[in-house]
Amino acid sequence: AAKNIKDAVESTAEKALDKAAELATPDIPGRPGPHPVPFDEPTEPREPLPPKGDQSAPDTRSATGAPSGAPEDVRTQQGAFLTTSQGARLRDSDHSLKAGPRGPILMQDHHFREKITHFDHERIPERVVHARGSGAHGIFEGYGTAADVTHAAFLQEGVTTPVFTRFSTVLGSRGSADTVRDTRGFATKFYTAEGTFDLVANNIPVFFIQDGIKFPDVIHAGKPHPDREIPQAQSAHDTFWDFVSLHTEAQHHTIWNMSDRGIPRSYRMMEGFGVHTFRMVNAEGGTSLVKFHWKPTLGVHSLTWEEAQFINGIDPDFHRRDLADAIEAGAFPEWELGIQVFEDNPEQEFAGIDLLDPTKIVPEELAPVQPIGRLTLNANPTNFFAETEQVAFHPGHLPPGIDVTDDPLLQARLFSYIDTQITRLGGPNFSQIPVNRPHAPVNDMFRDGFHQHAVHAGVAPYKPNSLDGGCPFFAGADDRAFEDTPVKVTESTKLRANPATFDDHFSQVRLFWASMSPVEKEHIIRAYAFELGKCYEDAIKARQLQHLANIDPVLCQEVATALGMPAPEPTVELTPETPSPALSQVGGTWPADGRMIGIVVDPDGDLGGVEALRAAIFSAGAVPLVVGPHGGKIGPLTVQRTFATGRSVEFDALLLAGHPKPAPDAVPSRDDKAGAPAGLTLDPRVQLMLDEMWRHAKVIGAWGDGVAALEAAGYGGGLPGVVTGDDAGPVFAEVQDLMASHRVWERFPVTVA
Ligand code: HDD
Repeated sequence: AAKNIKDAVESTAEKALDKAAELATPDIPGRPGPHPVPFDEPTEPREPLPPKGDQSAPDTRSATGAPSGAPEDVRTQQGAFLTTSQGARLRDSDHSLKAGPRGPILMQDHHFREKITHFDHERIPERVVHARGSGAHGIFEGYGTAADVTHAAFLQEGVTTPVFTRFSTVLGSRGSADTVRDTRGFATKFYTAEGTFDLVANNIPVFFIQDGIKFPDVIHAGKPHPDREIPQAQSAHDTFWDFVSLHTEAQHHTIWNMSDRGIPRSYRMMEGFGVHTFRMVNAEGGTSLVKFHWKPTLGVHSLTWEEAQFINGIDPDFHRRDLADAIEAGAFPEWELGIQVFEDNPEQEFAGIDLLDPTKIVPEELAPVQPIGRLTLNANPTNFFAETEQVAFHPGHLPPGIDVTDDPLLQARLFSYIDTQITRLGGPNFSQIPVNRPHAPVNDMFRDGFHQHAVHAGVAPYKPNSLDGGCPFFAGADDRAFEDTPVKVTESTKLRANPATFDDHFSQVRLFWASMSPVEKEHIIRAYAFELGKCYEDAIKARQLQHLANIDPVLCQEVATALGMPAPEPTVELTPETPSPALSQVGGTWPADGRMIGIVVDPDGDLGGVEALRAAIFSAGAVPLVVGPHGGKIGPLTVQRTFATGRSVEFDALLLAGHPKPAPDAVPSRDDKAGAPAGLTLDPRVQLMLDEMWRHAKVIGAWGDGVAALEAAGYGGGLPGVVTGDDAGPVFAEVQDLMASHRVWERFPVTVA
C-alpha cells in the first residue's frame, strides 16, 4: 500500500511538473509556468471595479503638505501583477517552497515568510474604550452665527471644512454588536485651515464621573468580569452596578443609559454633546463659556429594548450598515452644530448650575441652543482599517478661537488621548497617517520615531537656530496663532478634592425623570428591572434601589416589584424639579427620509401597485424593501428579503400588497399566499413580523385584498397605526404621516402616570 501511495504521489508530482513545463513562458526558458487554476478567474489582467459612485473620500495631505493621492491610487488590487512588498513580480503565492512536493518548507522562502509575517501583525490593539465604531467623511459649513463669540475661521459664514466622524459604543470589543444598551461616541475631526479641531462627543450630555482620575474605575466596572470575560458590551452585570451604586455621581449618566437614549435607532438619529463647558474667544479677545450640541435633522429616535435585543442576533452590524447604506443611497445624514452660550463669570456658573461639573446639563429652556453650522456626512470610508480604525481624536486639538476650561474631567482627557494613541497606533507619528493628517500646513520640529513618513529637510530642527535661517518663526498677533486664554487661576491650596457644588448628585436625575413622557418612564423602569435583574448580589440591587427611592418613589416601587425586593423609603427630601421638555423624544414630528418600508408581496400579488409604491417611497427619500416567499424575482420585482431572511426589526413600516382585482369568474387562489386574499391564513413568518411590528408600535398596513389578510391576522383598520385602503398610493401617504412621529406611541402599555 505504501508503495502504491508513493507511486501515485510521484506520478501526480511528475504530471504537475510536466504541466508546469508546458505552461512555461517562452521568455524565461526552463522556468515552470503558473499552476493550472481550476477557478473561473480572469486570465488576462484587467482594471478592477471602479469605486462606487460618490464614495471618494476627501483628499488628505501629508505632514509635508504633499498630496497623499486620491483613493484610486491607494487601491492595491489595481496593477496587473502581484508583487512582493519590495516590488518583485511573483509567479506563485499559493505554494510554499518545499524540498519536493511532500517535503518540508524551506527557510529560504522569502515570500512565504514575508506573507505570513505581515499577516501575523495585521491587528493593532483595539481602543481601550469605544473599540466598536463606524465612520464617514463629510463636510461642515459655518453659518457665521457664532462670529460674536468666536473668531475660529471655520465657523465663519459660508466657510466649508472637510470632516471625518466616527460613531461608537463604549464598552464592547471591536467585534461586538451595535445595538447594545450603552453610551454612543460621536467624534468629529474638522480639518480646518487653521489646524485640526476634534469635537470628541457622546450622545449623552453628562458623564459618569467628575474627575478623570476615576476613568479606569468606571471602565473596569463596565467591561466584562476579569475572571470569565463576560458579559460582552453590557452594563447588566454586578461590577457595573456595584460601582455606580457606590458612586452616586454616576446616577445621572446611568438614568440616561436606562432611558431610550441608550439604544439609538440609528447613528443618524442621535444627538451629540460636547459634555464639558468650553471657552470661546472672539476677535476682540472677549470670552464666553459654551456647550456644544449636535442636533440631527432626522430627530432623536430609539429602538425598543426587544428590537435592540433581536437585532443583536439578526444583524449585529445594524448601525454600521444603516450609516453606510444611507450614505451610499445619497440620503446623507445631517446635523446642526449648536452652542449654548454663557457669560464667562468667575464662578463659571449659570442659573445655579456649576458649568465645570460634567454630571450636569443646562436645560435648553434656560439657555437655548443656537445653531452655528451644519454637518453633512457624504462619503463612506474607502478602507475601514486605514480610516475608521486608525483615526485618532484628541479633545486638545483646538483651533484659534476655541479653548478648554478647568473641568477636571476634560483636563484628564487632555492627557489621555495622545498617550493611548502611542500604544494603539505604534508610536508618536500617528498624525502622519492619512486620515489624521491636518489639512493646514504642518511645520513642527518633531523628528524621527516609529513610522516616520516625512523626509524632513534642513539641519536645525531646534529653536532658536541660525543654520536654517531661524525658521520656522513664531506666529505674531496678526498671524492667527493659537493662544491660551489668560484665565486667572484661583488662588488656592493644592489638594485632592472637588468643589462643594459637585456634591449634588440627584437633582438633575429627578429633572430627567420628570421630563420623560409616561411611555419613556415605562421603558426606564423596564430597563432598570432588566439590568438589576441580571445582577446576582442582593446587596448591590438593594443599594441601587435606595438611589431609585431618592429619585422617584414610583420608579423605585416598580423596579423593586420586578426584582421581588422591598422598596426602600427615600432618605432625602424629594424636591420637585422643573421638567425640560427638550429631553423627551415623544411628541414631535420629523422627516421620514431614510426610513425602511417592507412590502410583503406574493407571486400573483398586485405587482403594478408595488412598483408604483416603490417609486413613491423613493421619491419620499425612504427605502422600500420587497419581501417575498422566495429569493430572486417576482415578476419584474427583485426580492430583497425573503420570509426566511427578513425580520420586522429592519422595517419602520410593513405593508401587505393586495392582489389584482379578480375577474368575476376567477377560481379562488391557493392558501399559501403572503398577502393572501380574504379568509386565508398568512405565512406564519409574515404573521410573526406583523405581531412584532405591532408590539414595537410601528406602522402596519395593507391595500386591496391584503386588507382582509391583515384583518385575519388580527390587525383590522381602525386600530392605532394600522392603515388600510383600496390602493397603495393613499395608504402610503397616511403611513408617511404616521412615521413622522416615529412610533405609534399609544400602542405601548403604560402603567405609570
Ligand atoms: Fe474618551 C475615546 C468620548 C471621557 C479616555 N472618548 C473616546 C471616544 C469618544 C470619547 C467618542 C472615541 C473616539 C474615536 O472614535 O476614536 N470620552 C468621551 C467623552 C468623555 C470621555 C464625551 C467625557 C465627557 N475619555 C474620557 C476620560 C478619559 C478618556 C475621562 C480618560 C481619562 N477616551 C479615552 C481614551 C480613548 C477615548 C482612552 C480610547 C481610544 C482613544 O481615546 O483614542 O483616550
